Amino acid sequence: MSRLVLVSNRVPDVKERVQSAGGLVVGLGEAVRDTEGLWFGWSGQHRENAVSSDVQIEQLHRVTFATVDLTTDQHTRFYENFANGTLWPLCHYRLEMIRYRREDYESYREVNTLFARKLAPLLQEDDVIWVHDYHLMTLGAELRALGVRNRIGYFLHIPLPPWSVTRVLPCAAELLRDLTQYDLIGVQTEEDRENFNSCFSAIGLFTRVEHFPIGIAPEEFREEARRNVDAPEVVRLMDSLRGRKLVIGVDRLDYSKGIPERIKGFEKLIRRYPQHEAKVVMLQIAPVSRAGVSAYQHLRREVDELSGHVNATFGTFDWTPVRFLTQSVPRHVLAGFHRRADIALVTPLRDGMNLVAKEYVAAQDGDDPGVLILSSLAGAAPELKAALQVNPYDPDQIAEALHLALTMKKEVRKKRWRFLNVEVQRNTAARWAAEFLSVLKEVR
Ligand code: ADQ
Repeated sequence: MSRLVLVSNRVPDVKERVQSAGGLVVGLGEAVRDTEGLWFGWSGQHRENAVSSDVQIEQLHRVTFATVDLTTDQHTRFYENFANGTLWPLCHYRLEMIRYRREDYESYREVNTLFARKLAPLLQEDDVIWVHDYHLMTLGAELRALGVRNRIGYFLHIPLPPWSVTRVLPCAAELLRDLTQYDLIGVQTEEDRENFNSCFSAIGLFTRVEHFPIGIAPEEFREEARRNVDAPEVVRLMDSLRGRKLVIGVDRLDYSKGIPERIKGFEKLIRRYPQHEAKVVMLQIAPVSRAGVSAYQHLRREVDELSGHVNATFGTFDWTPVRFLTQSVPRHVLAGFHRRADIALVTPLRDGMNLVAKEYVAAQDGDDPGVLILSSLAGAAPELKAALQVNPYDPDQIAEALHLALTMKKEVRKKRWRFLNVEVQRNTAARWAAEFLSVLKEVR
């Protein structure tokens, strides 16, 4: 059986390798579970002369973890500036937020070259290579330039806009040309696939693009939620609510997640439907992410101000309408919170997939499930049609959906949840990985 080689910017750290972790790690972890694997990526460490540094190798069961360090300068230019300051806003249709500098793009290419040079000597003849995400668009082309003839697949976890938007990026055609060196490109949705094809046809090139919507490990998450429904933190949260309904939001603090619009929607709910005043609490958990990128610092201030404004306007001495947390919550506690929450507000302005929506569904008690309010612009929307779908830019729609969810009869909640749960159970992380790999092994 051929070995599977995974390449991603970040490799799971020692703790994540043994404990339950997020969707990508779970999905890829399952993909390498039954085969021998090599997982290659950035160590998370900085070193000044990284180009000459060695690859660090660690073995866990049948998986070898191979990592390299980056210099501080590469981290700034490649990771913060180009990957997260240029590609991320572009792919999330936020053109006004794009910061493009040729030096940053050059650093991006340099890091992809570095990855290729360090990875190539570790490869065996029949390895199947699977590269992940927007940090590594040019890695396949760099490996080919070094003579690597193995099958190489690529999965983009975030959306890709059509050519009319993508062409804004000065180096778009170069990146697309390099992407054609992959044997197969996987994306989350049919729309992303069409957009990729529109980009390739604009530059007169072609490569195979298919959509493979990513999932979670639903059984594991359900068990986690069941086990933790009375965990001490969950009990404390429930006690603090004093019988009020709970609306939960769980995201990385990212401008693609639509958190300000969501808080405005919650404010409109209270203004428009006074019957919910003091009867409902919104808990927004959003650990700070990419704090080195200025747009994220700005967002932090905006969410602080908005939640402060709602609390100052409507709060009473024993009711704080919005609780905004930037510290992260352990995964098992999050699972318990999800099970207890009456409503999940998952309203990204754009999202490749959004695994939080699927985790919320998996965590519910089927006899008394909560309601999922989902952005129609999340990659999960085509699968999760039974959610209450809203346009995330429109706080009025969010307010109406919240009112509908708060007043929804149990029978309707159960019926909607059953439809959602079928989708979440069917399309697991393991199936996602297996389907991608089976198509990759067939192409050429
Ligand atoms: P993300 O943008 O990180 O991922 P998402 O898919 O929602 O978004 O979350 C990934 C994981 O992180 C989930 O397992 C979630 O539980 C966890 N997580 C998120 N917020 C958390 C919090 N506040 N505390 C603790 N854990 C939290 C990218 C793309 C997505 C795509 C995934 C997978 O942006 O569109 O769905 O990759 O392909």
